[in-house]
Order: sequence, then C-alpha cells, then structure tokens
Amino acid sequence: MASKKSPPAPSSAAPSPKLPAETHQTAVEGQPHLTTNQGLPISDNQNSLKAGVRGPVLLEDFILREKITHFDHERIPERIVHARGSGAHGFFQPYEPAADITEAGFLQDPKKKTEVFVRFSTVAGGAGSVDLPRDVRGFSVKFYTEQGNYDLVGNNMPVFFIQDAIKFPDVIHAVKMEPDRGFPQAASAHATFWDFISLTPESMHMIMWAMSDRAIPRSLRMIEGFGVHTFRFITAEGVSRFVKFHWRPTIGSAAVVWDEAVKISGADPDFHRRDLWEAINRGDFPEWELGVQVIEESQVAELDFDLLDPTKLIPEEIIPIRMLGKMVLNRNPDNHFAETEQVAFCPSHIVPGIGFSDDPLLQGRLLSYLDTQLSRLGGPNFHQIPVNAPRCPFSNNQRDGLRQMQVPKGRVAYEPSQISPPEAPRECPVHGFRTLPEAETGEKLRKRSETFADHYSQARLFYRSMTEPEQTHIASALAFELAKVEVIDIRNRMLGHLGNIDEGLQQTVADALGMPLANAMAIQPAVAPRDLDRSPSLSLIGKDPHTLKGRKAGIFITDGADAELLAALQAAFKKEKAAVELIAPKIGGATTSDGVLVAVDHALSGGPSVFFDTVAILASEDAMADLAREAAAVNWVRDAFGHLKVIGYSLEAAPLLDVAGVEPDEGTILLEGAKGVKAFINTARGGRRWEREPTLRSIG
Ligand code: HDD
Repeated sequence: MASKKSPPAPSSAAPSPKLPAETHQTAVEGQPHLTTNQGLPISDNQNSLKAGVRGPVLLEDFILREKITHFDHERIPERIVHARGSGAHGFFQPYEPAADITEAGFLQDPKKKTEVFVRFSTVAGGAGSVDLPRDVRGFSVKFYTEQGNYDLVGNNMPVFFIQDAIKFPDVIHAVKMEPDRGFPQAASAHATFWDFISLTPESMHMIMWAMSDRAIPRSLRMIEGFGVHTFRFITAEGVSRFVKFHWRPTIGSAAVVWDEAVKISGADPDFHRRDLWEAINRGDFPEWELGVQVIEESQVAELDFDLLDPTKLIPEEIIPIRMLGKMVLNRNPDNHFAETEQVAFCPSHIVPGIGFSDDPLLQGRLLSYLDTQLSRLGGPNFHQIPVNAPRCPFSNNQRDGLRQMQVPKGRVAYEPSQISPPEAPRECPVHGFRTLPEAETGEKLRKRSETFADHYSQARLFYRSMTEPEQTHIASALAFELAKVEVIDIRNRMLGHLGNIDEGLQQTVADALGMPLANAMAIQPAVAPRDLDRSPSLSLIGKDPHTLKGRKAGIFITDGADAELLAALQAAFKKEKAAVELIAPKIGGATTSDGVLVAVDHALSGGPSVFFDTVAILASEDAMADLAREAAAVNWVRDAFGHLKVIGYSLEAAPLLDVAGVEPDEGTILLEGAKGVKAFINTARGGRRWEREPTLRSIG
C-alpha cells in the first residue's frame, strides 16, 4: 500500500462536516432515518427514557426494549464442528463440456459462469477461535446452478478419521475441548483425542495428514480441497462412473512452520480470514481448478482397496485428475453473519448428473447436515435465507413452518389435483433428478466390510511420499501432541501404531518423547501393511510452484533507509504479483534517504515477520544503534531466519542480522544495487530454505 507519499492524516483530524460537535448525530437532509423495526422514526438513539435526567429508566421505553431484546437474540447455535469459518462469493466456469462423463448442467458450457459461495473452516475450535491451530480445514462450495443448488462439502485432506458415520460423534467429542474442564480450545493435543485415536486404527492414515504441514496452511487461498468420498458421475444416457473430487489452487499450496503458527495465533488470530479478505479486496482473486479422478466400474476391482472406504485415496500417479474448470472468488461477503454464518451446506444438495456412493460415512452425512440446519437456523425454511436460496426458480407444496418468508398463493398445496391452476408446479420426469437404479441386496447386519481392514498401508504410503523436511515435521507434530498427553499408555499405544506405519518414524518419535521403544505396545494389524509405490504428488514441498504470486513480502524500513532501494524492491515484488507491506519502528512512518516521509502498514510491535513469506530490512547506520538493542527488531530478524525465510538486507542493516544470530547462507542476500535486488527476488521465489532447518531445530 505504502509508497513515497506523506502519510494520510489520522481520521480524527478530518471530521465529517456533516457531524455536529455534540455527542450524538442529528438528522441531515436526505440521509435515511434510524427507525424501529416497525418503521417508526427514532428521534434519540443515545438516551433511554427516564423519569428525570438522573432518574430511573421507564418500562414504557419500547424503543430501548426493542433494541436490547434484538441484541439479546443476535446469536444462533454455532456449528458443532467447523464453527470457525470465512466465506467469499465467486463463480465457477467449466473449461469444456463434460457431457461424456456427467449431465450436470454447470459442467457443460465454457461460456457460462455459475455463481458460488465458499466457506473455509477449521473443525475443532469455536466460532471465535484462532485461524491457525493444527487442524483439518473445511472447504465447502455451494454452486447456485440452474438445476438447483449443488453443495460440495469437502476438506483440505482427501481422507477421513473414521469409516462409518456412527463414529462421528465420538471422534468429535474426543477432539473438542474436554467436557469437564472446557479446554483445550481448538487443539487436538490432549488426552481425549489421542485416547480415541490410539484405539481407532482406521484413523492412522488421516493422522499422518493431520500431523503434516497440510494442517497449518499458509493461506486459505493455498489449500487443496477434496470431496473425500467416492461419488458418481452419471451421463444423460445413464452411464455411471465413480469420481473423486479435487480442488487445486492455481498459485500452489504452502504451509507455515509450527513455530510460526504458534506466534501468528497470538499476533493475528484472524490471520487466514484477514488474508482472504485482503486478497479479494486488492483484486488478487483466489482461484482453484476443479478436477475429478474418474474410475470406470470395470477398474474398481483392480484397486487394492475399497472405493467406499473414506480412509483411502487413489494416488494421482495411478488415476490422473481430469480438470473440469476453474473457480474464482472475487467478492467478499457483505455481512459475515447473514452469509458466512447462515450459509447451510448439505451433501444431500445434489444435481442431476451427480450421485452418491454407498460409502457409510457419506450416507450418514446425508442425514446429519439437513438435521443440523433445522436447529442452527431455526426451522425448515432455511433455504429462504438469501445465501441459501437457489438462484433458479423453486416451488413445491411444502408449506408454513417457522421463519416462512414467502406468501404461497392459491388453495391447493398437494398433488395430484384437478383444481390446481395450470401454472402450478408438476413433476419433471425428463430433466428431474433420478437416482441411479442400482441393484442392492444383503442381510441386515451391523458389520464393517473386511475390504476396509487395511489401516496402515496408505498411512505408510503418505509418510514415505513426503520429502525429508515434511517427514521431520510429521514426527515433530506427533512428538508435540503426544507430549501433551499425560496418560503414558496412550503414548505407548500410539508408538505401537507408528511402528506399523514406519519404524523410522516410530523411533524418531520415541526418541523425541524420551520414551524407550521397548515399552511401545505391539499393535497387531488386521491386515499386514504393504509397501506401496511412493506418490510424489502427495508432497507439498515436492510440488512447490516456486512463485511469489499471491505471497506477501514485508519490508522493514527505518529513518534514512535507501529510498531508491525501497522503490526498486516494491517494483520488483509488484512485477511478481506479490503484495508488499511496510513496517517501521513507529506507525507514523519513516523518512527515507530522499527526505520523504513514507507511510507504513505496521509498527514493529504489530507487524512481526511471521506475517510475511519473505522479508527485507532497509536501515540507516544512524538507526541501527537503537535497533540492535530493540528486542522486537532482533526477534523480527531472528524469527524470519528461524522460519527459513529468504532475507534481503541493506549493508547498514547487517549488524542487526549479527545480533539476531543469523548465520549468512544462500537465503540471506545483501541488497547491493539492481543485481542484489534481482538475486533476492529470484531466491525468494524458491520459498523457504529447507536446508537451513536441520541447523536450527531438532525434533521434539
Ligand atoms: Fe461434516 C459441517 C466436512 C463428515 C456432520 N462438515 C461440515 C463442514 C465441512 C464438513 C467442510 C462445514 C460446512 C460449513 O462451512 O458450513 N464432514 C466434512 C467432511 C467429512 C465430514 C469432508 C467426511 C468426509 N460431518 C461428517 C460426518 C457427519 C458430519 C460423518 C455426521 C454424521 N458436518 C456435520 C454437521 C456439520 C458439519 C454436524 C456442522 C455444521 C453443519 O454441518 O452445517 O452436520
């Protein structure tokens, strides 16, 4: 934002000429009046009705009562899971007709944009919890198609903790704050979660994902999304294939490092929500490609796992993703509550051309979401709330109920009828939704299929497909989380599971915990784990796009900082389509070498280096003496280095790097002239300096 210009005057210095000096506003001609909810103009919104200026407030004050009563009822029950969410509007546009695999209307015409609303979320924390706990991220998309709303309610991980919906309340009760003490908030690092997990071998694959860098994303704009379950695509001719949905961010995926996540959570609890909001506001619209892995019925038997098992994935190396189109988020919500809070996603909101599979987790979800909206949104008419209402016409004979906002006309609310008018809605046998006619037989029983029993092979596949730093992070996360579990048996049981996944991982975690491996419980797998071919596409670092696009640079400037260098850096980042924010010791700005007072975005105390992907420090010799004694400045640099960032610095700033204990390496670049700037940008494009990590941190 900041460039060479005088900082804007503080807003208090420029009062609106319309406002009088008194404590309350008076009506200005042409401005709308405040009214009660009945439309009665309000003459005074600052003072309640009293008997005498210092006397008691009167019960008669219906204006006070209406205002307070409304306020008292402003909250609705928060979601039992995914309570913390951030939303945005946008559109989806297909690349080409997908009629060969599905008749879904919104996937056919490359010229047609379908409006969408997206909500990203964390799972465990309450609505007011921080954005960066270690957690799964929800990725819900509502497509307002011409054939009705289609909700794709996915996560940023392609597998799940459990195989059957009947266990969902258990896994969620285990991860949420413990019921007696009401903590920890938004954290899986506690006994009840690991108690449940250690007794649930089917969760081991998901645990590898949840302990990986995927659980601490750099930005919601950079998360991948997955439908998780196997769904069906059905053509107009009735040919069905299985599909797995994937969302891929076009700017690539990235994560923060754990120490950063901890610090960001304090420095900016709204880090992800703010990042999404600001990117959309500055026109840097987040984009994802939507793709599917298509599995022919004939291929199902060739897979070495059961497609109905939501704890399994199909490596892209085996079945590649066919990209169908692109989603762009280009508008922030107008109102967080009305839209992001009230949006109601249901996996049962489906359109012709898409169908369900018999995945028992999915089948349970088909009930749960509709049910939860009834209590969350106060009754069966939640589809009339603007964010939930289909954009296509909708009409049927359902009537009445709480929160009915429409006025259905006519005397007939049933079918068939010979007295209903010709325009009354009728069934649509040709284009209406039809369930795929599948033959189903079987005994009634409560049993898990034996084809769901291999709980370790894909956990191993995931772990062994990671790069070395990613494997280290998984081990660190496990050690961190298990260290918070005071029940020794739970730790030892988990060590037993880890041994079934990878003995190296088991040993590393045992060492990090300082626990003898001899005490690890032996867990007998139902199916012996197999060594599957590595799937490099599962690694984030492995497919880092090496770009600064959509990333954020922080430039720390002091009085006397080189103005030319600052301008060169700003121009270079702009060319890379990266955002830049300036930080100075004080929010009043810094006067650069050309005598211009430069406005900044953050004071040092409020703009820690954890906010940025790469940083530069432009200081003057004069400023340096004070700075090198300032803990906030030293920590700024030390953290940037410790978080493996590429650091550019002016010659005068070098002493600060020394004090911060920075050991110069290929990621610390002296900004001397145009060459220095170029080298800095080229290196910063490569992202974090992973080779620095082992020199700074050991596991545990
Ligand atoms: Fe769920 C919300 C994703 C299994 C029951 N879920 C919810 C949201 C997401 C997911 C992204 C937030 C929606 C929003 O933004 O409003 N859930 C998943 C995925 C699952 C999954 C990817 C497994 C593959 N969920 C799952 C099961 C059940 C639920 C098995 C119950 C049997 N989920 C719910 C819920 C929520 C919900 C309680 C809370 C708020 C809501 O639905 O609207 O019904």
